[in-house]
Amino acid sequence: MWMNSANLAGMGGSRRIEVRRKVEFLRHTVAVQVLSLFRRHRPVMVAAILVAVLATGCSGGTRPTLTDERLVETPDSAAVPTVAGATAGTAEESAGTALGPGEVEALVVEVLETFPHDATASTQGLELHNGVFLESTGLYGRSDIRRVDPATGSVLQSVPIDEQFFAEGLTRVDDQVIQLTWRENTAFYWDAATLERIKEVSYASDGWGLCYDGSRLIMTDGTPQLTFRDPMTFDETGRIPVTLNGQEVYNLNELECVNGMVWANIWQTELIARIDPATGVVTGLVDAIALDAPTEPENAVLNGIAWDASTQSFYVTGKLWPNMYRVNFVPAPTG
Ligand SMILES: [Ca+2]
Repeated sequence: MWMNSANLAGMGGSRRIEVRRKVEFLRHTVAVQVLSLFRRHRPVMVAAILVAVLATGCSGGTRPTLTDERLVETPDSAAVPTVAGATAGTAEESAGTALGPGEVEALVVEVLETFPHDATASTQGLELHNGVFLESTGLYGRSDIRRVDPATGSVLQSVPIDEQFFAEGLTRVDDQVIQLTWRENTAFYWDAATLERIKEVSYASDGWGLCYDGSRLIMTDGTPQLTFRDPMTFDETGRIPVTLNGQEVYNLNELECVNGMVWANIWQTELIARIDPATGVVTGLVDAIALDAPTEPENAVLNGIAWDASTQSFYVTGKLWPNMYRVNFVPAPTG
């Protein structure tokens, strides 16, 4: 999810300035606080710090979120939390000891391999299927769905999306791929092998991230909700709020369903949350700051996570990142 010059091209000058100002506000009041605090204190205080920052972001009673071309002030009645209940996990816990109530496991990335990634691709969705990436790229006039060789980063096939659509997350269900759009309330169904478009369906919310747990679609829309959907009809079948130490977590972006858990990039941060979809509770946080993320352009943020069952490891990249990393998520060092 990103508001950039391409998105703003159709807006008037004053409108453009207003949106830019609000985007700057968002960036400096939430994401930067998360990152700066995270860098200073990680990894031991990871969960406590994030909880504190999330609470700070809504302590004024509202939280700015990008849900359409305007920034909507979303009422947030959540109380300012204490951080006492959030503790970082230890290596021993990760080795097998069950986490206690309110405990969040602190994880970091262990880079196993580095591969090229198309640095012009604004990655919005990523999944591995039969040894090939299925990738969705965003931005108006530049969106596509593509098949990519993981070893070389070469684009094997690309199907452009009509310029009025901003493509978002995707996931595969059997022999089909389902791709969201950001504000266009439309999901496309594609043939996974040929990338021929099969059908499109409508939904009411933004579209951010999407994954498939083997029986249902799980979707994010910029709010703290996980929405469950029927994979064939796309009808909503349920929803649950995502919480960290009792506080709602916004900006859950690209997703990956793995062994009953949902992994979610948190937009504009270098964090990946592990969510239990049965409860909505964040049970782990990955600090991916160790990855060599580009510093320019500003919207080159972490986004794109795919599980490789054959190696039991993850692929991770970002929007406009020149690299793709195969990684393990391992317990953060303590102390
Ligand atoms: Ca994914």
